[in-house]
Amino acid sequence: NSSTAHKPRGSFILFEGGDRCGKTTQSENLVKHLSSKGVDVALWKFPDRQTAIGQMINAYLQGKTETDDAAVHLLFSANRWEKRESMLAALSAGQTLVVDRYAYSGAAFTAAKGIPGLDLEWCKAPDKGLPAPDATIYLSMMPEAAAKRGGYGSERYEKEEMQRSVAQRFQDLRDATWHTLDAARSIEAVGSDVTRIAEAAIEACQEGKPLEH
Ligand code: T5A
Ligand code: NA
Repeated sequence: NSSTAHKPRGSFILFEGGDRCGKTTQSENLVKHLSSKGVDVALWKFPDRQTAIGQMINAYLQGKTETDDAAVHLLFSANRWEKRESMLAALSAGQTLVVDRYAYSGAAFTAAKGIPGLDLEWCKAPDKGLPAPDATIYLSMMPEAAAKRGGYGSERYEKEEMQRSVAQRFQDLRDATWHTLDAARSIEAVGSDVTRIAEAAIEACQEGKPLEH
């Protein structure tokens, strides 16, 4: 390879799962691990509560505002679209992105509400065309067990019944990028599986795997 060879793109590694399954813990540990190995990596999180749209989502999740279910679904999607260009720029500059929730959460949580008209296909539609993950790490856990991790907080969807419905919707969303891990194990045991999946995804990108949309 000459010095003019194109730098391989970064990998898009996504964590999904129900509330309290350990996404934040695992995504932060993965970023630390990859950084220590010299990988150019950044941690992203959705919803991104910093943007104007994200602040509307935050108020809704905290129960400070009531928003129509379809409208709030579109806000969650818009919050991903508004980050699309910077996401593509980072990936093509060779940066690996570890992402804490994305479009699968968007579809699973709204569809879980069981509102007539807002079925899974309707819920998936607004995210069509967004960059797709290279690997989706689904942290699988019984909602009852997740609730015992310090209990759910006070945000809108942190209730066992809702979480059971979300888990079912996630099963309907599984695709070729999907890796299901038993998240009820120790942080270290889950972490070693996460590292293996992430390193394989990064290697595939270095070998020229194209980014899907
Ligand atoms: N949402 C999101 C939508 O409705 N539509 C969308 O489009 C999107 C993107 C906010 C909400 O928004 C919804 C989904 C959510 O309801 P959020 O801000 O990401 O989403 O909030 P949560 O994901 O719910 O964050 P949590 O903090 O609840 O869960 P995490 O990140 O999964 O869990 P984590 O790592 O913080 O761990 C929870 C606790 O368990 C411990 C940790 O130390 C921590 O105390 N823990 C473990 N304990 C024992 N063993 C292990 N293996 C452990 N791993 C972690
Ligand atoms: Na979290």
